[in-house]
Amino acid sequence: MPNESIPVLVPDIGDFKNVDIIEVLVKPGDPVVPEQSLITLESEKAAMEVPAPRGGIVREVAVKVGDKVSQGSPILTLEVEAAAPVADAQSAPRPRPPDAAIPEPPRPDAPPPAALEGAPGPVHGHASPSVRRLARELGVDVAQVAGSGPKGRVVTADVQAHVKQAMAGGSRAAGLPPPAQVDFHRFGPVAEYPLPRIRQIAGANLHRNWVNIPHVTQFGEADITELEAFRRAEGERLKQQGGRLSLLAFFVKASVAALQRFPDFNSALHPDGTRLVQRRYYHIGVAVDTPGGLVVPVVRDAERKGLAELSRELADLAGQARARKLTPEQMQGGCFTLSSLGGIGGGHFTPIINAPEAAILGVSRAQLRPVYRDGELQPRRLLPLSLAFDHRIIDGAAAARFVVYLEEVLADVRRLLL
Ligand code: CAO
Repeated sequence: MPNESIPVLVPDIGDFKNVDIIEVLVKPGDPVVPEQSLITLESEKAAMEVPAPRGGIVREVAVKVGDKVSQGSPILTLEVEAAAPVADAQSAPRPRPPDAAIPEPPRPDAPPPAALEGAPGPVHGHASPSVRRLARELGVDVAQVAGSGPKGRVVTADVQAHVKQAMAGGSRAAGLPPPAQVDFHRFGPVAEYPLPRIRQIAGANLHRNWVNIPHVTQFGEADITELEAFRRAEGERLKQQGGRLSLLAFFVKASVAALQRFPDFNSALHPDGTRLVQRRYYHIGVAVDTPGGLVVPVVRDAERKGLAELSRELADLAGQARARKLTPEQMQGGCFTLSSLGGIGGGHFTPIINAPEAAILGVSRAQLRPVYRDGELQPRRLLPLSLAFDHRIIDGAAAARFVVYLEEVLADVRRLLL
């Protein structure tokens, strides 16, 4: 069938003249279906869309965002089939175009051509109809979206960014009021920096875990006086051979022993909520502080490794993490995570569980303190422990037992041999 080109003009828009074009929704080469929105106009009072009178291919677009138009102004040229009847907006066939990425589907609630949305009242949410429709389809309340367009208008990119932020976990929890949007410039000078990618990803995971898991944190304190004496002595010996013995390696070993004794801590809640998946392997994640943000490499099969080997591997993993050399595989498969802030200081803290793990052990800086022992005050090195656990999997009593066991093992590392 032969094709012909027809001009598409601004239809009757009532008394409005010199109206701003705020969106051009098609470009040359785009296939369009009847009633598909071509441009959006915005007057002082309302926004409206101009739909395609017929289906076809857009050839030339005569307007751009910011142009002012009135009734009769040319918008674009449409190539249509010559014999095709003039489309009835409600009943014309609406073939799905071959390029699925382009046109939006015709909407059953489409206003008649040139109908003013919201007129004569104020513009709702200050967004064009197409943007409001997109927001509706995505379940976004357009009133909650910060607009970056002229006069604070919400544009498509704002809705997309809002959804992206929600997907990344940055949105508010259901039912809670939105976080306050503060214009910091009002109070003084500010600077803005992009958030490193690792921090963005870690932040989304932390938020998801914090919201989804009922956390409880059990605190404890291990007397590591003997452990430190042993580590210093053995560490010196290993140093002669180019090795080392880190405190962290002891924490990994003690954690494995506790997981073996209390297997629920090595479990994951099945997504259907009716079963526990108990791991029979012992891969321990270790939180590493890097300039780009927190990462958690995993030591595999920690139960099979000795303290010297673990010390070496932990140092390697931390080095790779800081050099951004870790592969995704090296950060997967963990059973339990250790978060050590001992090199920095500070007291007990409440770490966030790294799902789908059941618990995480926070270790803080050991301090020499006077302890009443054997009838007298003695200087002892006390290590703060903070065990955060998923209360759906673990009861408080079990967590207390786990921490007490850790305290016993760390107080006398010979127990690791039992
Ligand atoms: N008590 C007292 N001293 C401690 C200690 C503790 N609990 N832990 C470490 N130290 C000492 C170490 O023994 C070391 O001294 P020596 O060289 O004399 O042995 C010194 O502090 C430096 O420790 P470090 O922290 O640099 O090294 P590490 O092996 O103990 O830890 C790592 C490695 C990767 C865990 C650490 O560098 C790190 O990144 N920690 C931060 C983790 C984090 O950000 N957690 C928070 C996440 S939110 O839950």
